[in-house]
Amino acid sequence: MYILHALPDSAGLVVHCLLREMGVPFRLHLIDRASTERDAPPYRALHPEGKVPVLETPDGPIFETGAILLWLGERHPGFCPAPGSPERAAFLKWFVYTNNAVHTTVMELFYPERHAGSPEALPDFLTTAAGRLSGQLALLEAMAARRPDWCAPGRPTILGYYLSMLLRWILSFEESHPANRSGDDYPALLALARSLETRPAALAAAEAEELGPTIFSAPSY
Ligand SMILES: N[C@@H](CCC(=O)N[C@@H](CS)C(=O)NCC(=O)O)C(=O)O
Repeated sequence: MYILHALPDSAGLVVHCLLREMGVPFRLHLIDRASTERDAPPYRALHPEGKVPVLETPDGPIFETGAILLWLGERHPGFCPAPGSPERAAFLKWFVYTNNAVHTTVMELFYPERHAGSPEALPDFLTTAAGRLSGQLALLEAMAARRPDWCAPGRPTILGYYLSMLLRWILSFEESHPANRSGDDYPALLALARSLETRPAALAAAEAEELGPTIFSAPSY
């Protein structure tokens, strides 16, 4: 039995969807954002920075979204190319790009005050990060348009769900935000997101986290 520790509507969502897709027994521990639970020693023993997601496994607790997903992907075949397979290299480079570059940029855009250095530096920081996001999305869109098996519409892969969750976050920026984007500008990513959000696993995850319908392609807050 796995235990997934997450905040509602956080990076735990991609792990949550995949656990349901994999059909493995797990318990979802949704943490109240306002609680101090993540600062307390029992949680810090799972994640030294008190962040989410954390997946408790028979091999011990794992933190970092990318590490959790790759570990699950190896443990439960069918959700990404297996190690040693010819497709593994291409999958891996786009997975790590998504995790390392794009996820990081989106987090900087969500919490610019943590990264800009000073309030005066905020506007320039946001403009630069939003520009970087545009370039990264263009690369991801071109990759998704080629529809590789490990990131094709209707296929519940770890990268497909990861990109769909990031699209959710990006589409949630308000119109006045420099990173506000329309899904229509990214037809391949949008098609991927639409194909996954109607799957029973995604619908069940959305219900458990109270996220509403069309969680990836048209998020409502
Ligand atoms: N690189 C980490 C990022 C973890 C992260 O920042 N998680 C956010 C939620 S999406 C969090 O825990 N925020 C609460 C906080 O920073 O206190 C990962 O991918 O797991």
